[in-house]
Amino acid sequence: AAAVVAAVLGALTACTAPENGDAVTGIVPAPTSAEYPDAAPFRLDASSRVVASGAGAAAVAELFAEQARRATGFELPVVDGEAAASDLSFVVAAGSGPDGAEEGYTLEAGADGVRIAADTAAGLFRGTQSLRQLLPPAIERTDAAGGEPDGGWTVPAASVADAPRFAYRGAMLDVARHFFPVEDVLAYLDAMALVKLNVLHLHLTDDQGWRLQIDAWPELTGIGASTSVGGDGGGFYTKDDYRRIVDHAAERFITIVPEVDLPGHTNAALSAYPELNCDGMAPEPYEGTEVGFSSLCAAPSRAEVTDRFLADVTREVAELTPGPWLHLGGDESLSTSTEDYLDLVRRIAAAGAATGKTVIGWHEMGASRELPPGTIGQYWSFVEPEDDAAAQARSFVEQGGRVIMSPADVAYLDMEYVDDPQGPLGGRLGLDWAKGPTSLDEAFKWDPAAVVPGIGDDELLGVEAPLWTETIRAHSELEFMAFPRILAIAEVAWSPRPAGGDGVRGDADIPEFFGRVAAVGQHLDALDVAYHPVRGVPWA
Ligand code: TNX
Repeated sequence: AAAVVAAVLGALTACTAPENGDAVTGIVPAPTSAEYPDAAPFRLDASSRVVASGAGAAAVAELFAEQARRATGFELPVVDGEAAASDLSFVVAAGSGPDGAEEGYTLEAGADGVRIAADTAAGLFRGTQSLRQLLPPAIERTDAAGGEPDGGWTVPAASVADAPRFAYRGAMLDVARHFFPVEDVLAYLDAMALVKLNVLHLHLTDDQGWRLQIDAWPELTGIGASTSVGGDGGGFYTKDDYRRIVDHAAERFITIVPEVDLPGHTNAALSAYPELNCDGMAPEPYEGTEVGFSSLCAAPSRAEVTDRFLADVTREVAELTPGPWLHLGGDESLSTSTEDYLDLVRRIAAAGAATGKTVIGWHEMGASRELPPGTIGQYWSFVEPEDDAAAQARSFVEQGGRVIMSPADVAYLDMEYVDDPQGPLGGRLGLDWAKGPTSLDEAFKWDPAAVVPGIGDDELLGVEAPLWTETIRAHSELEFMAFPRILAIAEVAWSPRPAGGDGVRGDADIPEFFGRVAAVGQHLDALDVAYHPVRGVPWA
């Protein structure tokens, strides 16, 4: 299989660079193997049906058909039985994906039909996202008024066998610095699904706002949710709002990871409850962008109230979380003494583990040697590790856990673009502290297993692209910062490392990748995603 992969990737990279307007067949993230034989395409027409078989296949088929019906105007019934040449066949059956890989699938397309097969419904869903990219971009339309695209609703003859490199392929949205309503989060989930990301980490609390209803501590979303950065107004999710997000994600086989950032980044909570403060005085709500000034209180006189707060919050958040993970922060607690930090982290992580969830923490939490076994670390230093970051990341592995890679100089979607453009609402967006602006090339040319010595594929849970929102106030601005760089991160997280060279993506891999980015760009156009048309990509 490795030889086939090498041959296919070799052939792909040998392609000449696509130019503006060239039709590119291709999928982001690049599949493990994909061949496009010179043969007749598949044609979706008014007689086409989606034939679904196996556990969970009908729901995946229905989600695909719903969108395809809107765009084509075809009836596209979801049925079971025998597939005809004009049908799509969606199969979930043990042993039908490549090597039984979790989330793997095979896709065959040609004049005699399209067949996607997978071991799991999740794998089948990932396969439908490849199919979506192989169809004309008009498949993203919300109504059929535009008629048939030139050439019809065709899928090129294709033979794809695919499975992800990493199990955890995430994006993070900071809804604390600025609040984003449910609809914005649902739209972000839809766009994530297109590139096979499977985790949305929601940064729900910070100094500037607490964004999730907690019944036992109602002022968290009273006083605590009234502000945001720059006086742009507050907001929070009720439990029903939050369930809508979780459900929409689950339909797309995306897991929501809630983050409550502790013990620093807690001014919103401290402003809502004086008793959480060592001096018993509630600070004012905060609308600036400094970090590292707030902390829960480690003093014995506050032990009862603080532990009750930790138990209530982790319990209520866990109850809303069908997924296995609870992110409890731990970053930048710069006003907490080392002794207090270690004491608080032990209590915070224990409260999280008591809910039955696996705790995730930013890499600083690795300073603690008393983490619950299996705690996951999220690395956010640079591709060249600074200070104690590498040792702190390895500490999670030493305590039985694994690591999520989010190097800030390549994976942070809130860093400025290199050409420093105006965002959709006119302002300059983003920060530059992580080694300056970040280009699409830089987001692509790194390998997660080459960042921290001793943390290779086996020690990695996966990769995540965080989007912090100090400078970002609107949904179009989120999209502008995330797209197209999130495509690079999705490729790093899903696709095999390049077979040639030292296994790290390099300049030679850029033209082929940019060609596929342009192809996905046409789908983003049809979806009205406000991406930044980065120079160098042969946009249509
Ligand atoms: C660092 S990354 C932070 C956040 C900021 C971000 C801005 C991390 C764990 N903490 O509090 O929003 O930089 O890029």
